[in-house]
Amino acid sequence: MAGEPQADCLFCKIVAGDVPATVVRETDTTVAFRDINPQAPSHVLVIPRAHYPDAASLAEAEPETAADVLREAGAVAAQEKVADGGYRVVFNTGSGAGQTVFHAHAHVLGGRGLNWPPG
Ligand code: D5M
Repeated sequence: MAGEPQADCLFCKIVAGDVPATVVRETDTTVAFRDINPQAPSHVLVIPRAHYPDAASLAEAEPETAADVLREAGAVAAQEKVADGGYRVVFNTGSGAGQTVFHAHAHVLGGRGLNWPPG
């Protein structure tokens, strides 16, 4: 069923506590944890507890949870003290855009200058 945990999904395992992660925030609908391969001084992933393969399918099925992810991205930036300097929220979508984990996630990057366009 849509949104149900997937046995072969790494981020579902983090939600379940079966794979360790450095969790920085949690809500009823989201989990935020440090990226294992940080690309900035602060690099946190915000994920829905529900399993959807990407941000668009999450928003289609559960718009309120998608809004929770965005709200939490802002809360992470504030908690990490990178909001004032500017931060970036990224949803890589599709392998051609660099998505490697097919459970929706927002990258929240900050703590350094961020160029545009991104690579
Ligand atoms: O982003 C997937 C991100 O997930 C990538 O930046 C590495 C990160 N990652 C992979 N495994 C882990 C674990 N175990 N903990 C924390 N972070 C992890 P994508 O946009 O799909 O490329």
